[in-house]
Amino acid sequence: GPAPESNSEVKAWLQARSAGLGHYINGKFTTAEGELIEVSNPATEEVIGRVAKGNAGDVDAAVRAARAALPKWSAFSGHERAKYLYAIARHIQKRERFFSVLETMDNGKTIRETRDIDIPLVARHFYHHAGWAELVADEFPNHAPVGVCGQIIPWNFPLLMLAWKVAPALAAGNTVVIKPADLTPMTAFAFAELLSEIGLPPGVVNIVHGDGETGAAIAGHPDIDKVAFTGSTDVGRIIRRQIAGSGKKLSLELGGKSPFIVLEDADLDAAVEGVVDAVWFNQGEVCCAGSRILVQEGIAPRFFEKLKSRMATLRVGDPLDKTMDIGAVVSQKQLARIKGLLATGQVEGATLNLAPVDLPKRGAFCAPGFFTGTAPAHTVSQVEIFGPVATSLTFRTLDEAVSLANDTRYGLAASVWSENVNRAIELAARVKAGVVWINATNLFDAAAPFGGYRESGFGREGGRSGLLEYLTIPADRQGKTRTAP
Ligand code: TXE
Repeated sequence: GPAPESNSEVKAWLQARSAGLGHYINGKFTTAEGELIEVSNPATEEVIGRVAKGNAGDVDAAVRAARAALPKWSAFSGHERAKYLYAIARHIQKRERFFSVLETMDNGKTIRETRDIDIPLVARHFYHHAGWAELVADEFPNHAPVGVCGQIIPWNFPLLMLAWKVAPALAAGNTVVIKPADLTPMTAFAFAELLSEIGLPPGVVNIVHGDGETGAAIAGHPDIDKVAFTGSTDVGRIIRRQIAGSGKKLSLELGGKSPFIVLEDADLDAAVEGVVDAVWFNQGEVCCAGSRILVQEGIAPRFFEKLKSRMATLRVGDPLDKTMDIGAVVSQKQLARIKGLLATGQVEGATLNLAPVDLPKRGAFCAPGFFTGTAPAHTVSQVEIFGPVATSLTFRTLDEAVSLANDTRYGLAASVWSENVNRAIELAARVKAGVVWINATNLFDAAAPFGGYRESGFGREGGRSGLLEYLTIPADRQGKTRTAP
């Protein structure tokens, strides 16, 4: 795991940039001036930096740079583009410890997760899409890149969400203007430094920092051809309205309230470990968290007892300590939002079972937990909590499990736990979700498309379908077929 020297390297890196982080436009860093946004470590509440807030002028400069870089980048051979993507992947791997520590300090998530999950998946994503860059011209001979892509990402997996957006866009020959979340801009800034180190041509990737206003300026810019957004359902709706009729291509990856279905023939210990991954991983700040536990009635009391004992062993605290299971949530504001929903659940009559942990005195820490005694119509059964607390319901028959599972405005993910694989597969097919895991949860791979139904959004990220989101069939080629040589 990351050695303490990585921590001091990151502290020195932050110190050297404490005057403020600027944007990365046309291969150059702007000086951070004008309005700066403070960035803090939610586990210590220390300010770790300041970041520029992009205005319409910054966005316009970035879009112009991306437009200017497009002809050359899209005309590169697939192999030339692949070389850059491989170089990015290799450099991320070389600096894995640095990126893991920086991500942990910025977001509050544990070093175990950034080290074992976030940063390795970032490298994997660039490797995978380097492969696509090599193949795209042969695989999709009638397609062309969409053009200049405006990408807006959230704070829960800062660098991984950047990778999900940037890698396929570049592989397909597009150029990019991307905005990290203002709560977590650090690894994106370090990523820009890496791009400049490997010599990515200027303008291919532009990073503009800022908040929702900056995001709106990107989505609304007339010279953007495609908007890709991951974040809240409310903002997804705003963007959809904002660009309606503009002809821009759009993909949205929004919220979820994913069912975690435990049948009476499930291996209960495995299912309990599943909840640990589904609900308490990343402090529950996961769009596809299995945050609605549905348990078959006969085993429910035994399952909840087991879950309670396992929950009591979870360690919550300093995210840089590699023995910790759960770190800090991203901000005090997010913590307040979570606590508000927990209070609502109790007012509506549900029982909140919280882990008996001592939380650190400072920092945005939240004890893991789950509700029992919830009804389908309760607020906490319907609304995304985006914290380490699940809700639960019981069912008798499989039909009832299906109807509860689909009783949601979302449709991002689901998991089914059963030792009878036929039954599990049959049930999985009846659940309306972009991904259904069987006896597993929260598994991701760059080759597997990810995305939702209904209010979880549309469009896919990853694999072949994800790549197609960044390609288009030009008007003069529509209806014609050119086949690969
Ligand atoms: O999200 P926002 P917030 C959910 C989760 C969480 C809630 C609120 O339930 O509790 O959303 O989080 C940018 N035009 N998810 O308020 O605001 C913003 O700057 C363009 C689930 O932090 O959606 C940031 O870069 N962009 C989700 C990004 O949108 C705008 C992950 C996401 O922030 C904008 C995050 C606008 N008008 C939150 N307003 C998931 N699906 O993983 C804001 N932004």
